[in-house]
Amino acid sequence: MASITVPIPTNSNEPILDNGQGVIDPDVYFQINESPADLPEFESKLNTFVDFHKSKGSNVVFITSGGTTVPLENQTVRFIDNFSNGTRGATSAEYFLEAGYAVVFMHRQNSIQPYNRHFTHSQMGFLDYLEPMENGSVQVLSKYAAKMHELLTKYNEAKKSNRILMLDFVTLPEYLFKLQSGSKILARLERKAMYYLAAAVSDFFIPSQKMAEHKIQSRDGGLTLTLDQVPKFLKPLVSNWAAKGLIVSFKLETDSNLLVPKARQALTRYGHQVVIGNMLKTRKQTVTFITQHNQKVLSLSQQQMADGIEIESEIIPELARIHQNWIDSGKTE
Ligand code: PAZ
Repeated sequence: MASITVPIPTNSNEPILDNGQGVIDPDVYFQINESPADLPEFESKLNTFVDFHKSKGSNVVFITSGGTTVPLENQTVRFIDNFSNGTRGATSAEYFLEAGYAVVFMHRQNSIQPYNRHFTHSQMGFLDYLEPMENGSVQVLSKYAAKMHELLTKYNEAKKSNRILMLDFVTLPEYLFKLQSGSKILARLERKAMYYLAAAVSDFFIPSQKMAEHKIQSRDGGLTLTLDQVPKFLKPLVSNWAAKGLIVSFKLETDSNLLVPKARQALTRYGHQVVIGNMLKTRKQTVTFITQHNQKVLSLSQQQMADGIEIESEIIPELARIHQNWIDSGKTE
């Protein structure tokens, strides 16, 4: 069976600047890719939110959550996705709000969202929580009412006090443009900003100049993909875009031997403050905090898991403590 190779160069004469190892520079990435159409609206909402919280002296966390898609065609029919559904980000947002933070929740569209997560993405559909009344109205089934009341109250309170801003992305380019722009806007808060980078961001992509314009046809048989490496955006984020904030990145692995070395390598390479290491299979139970001078495991017992305790209830107080040190002294410990 014949196989075709994608990307199909559409403007093959255009040079793509790289660092000699086939990885383009982050600045070049932004020059040769088109910014998302809704970037001005994203920036306007975020500027207003940041101005409001700067005047109040709030601590603000910029959470990224969920997975990015990697389009295979410019007029996209197919794309590569990953496993992340945004549980980490959405759960963390609730604990950050509880800890007094204002939250920018930059999430993959239709991924799990704070508070709503308790009633979505499960076996039960929205209508399964409700019952129709004879007078024509609808009410929540009594067994869910107390929990829904409690969460709805917290959710409304966060919205009423303007402490949560929901912003979204779908594709890798959307994510990268919004990460750059968003972190520069939050930089006005200096040390009071925390960047909590929990999104599962693709390491590979097809630059739009190399991408097929139209739907890839199946008539030629199998499909072979060649993907470029995504530039390392943590580097400019740490050294330029968000230089004064507390930056927390996540490292996901499936081979436990790699977790701590790779997390420490990221910390050394980019020079930020915290890497949280987690394994795919145990990410809801155990995480490892790596800072410049320390390493600490946070873990839940089987009993705590059975009782519905969430690991984020331990992660966020630990980060809030580190962040306070950072605000007070410019050091994490
Ligand atoms: O979204 P989720 O709750 O299913 O998963 C969270 C996670 C594993 C994506 C996150 O904790 C994480 O490790 N993010 C960074 C992944 C990485 O690029 O290494």
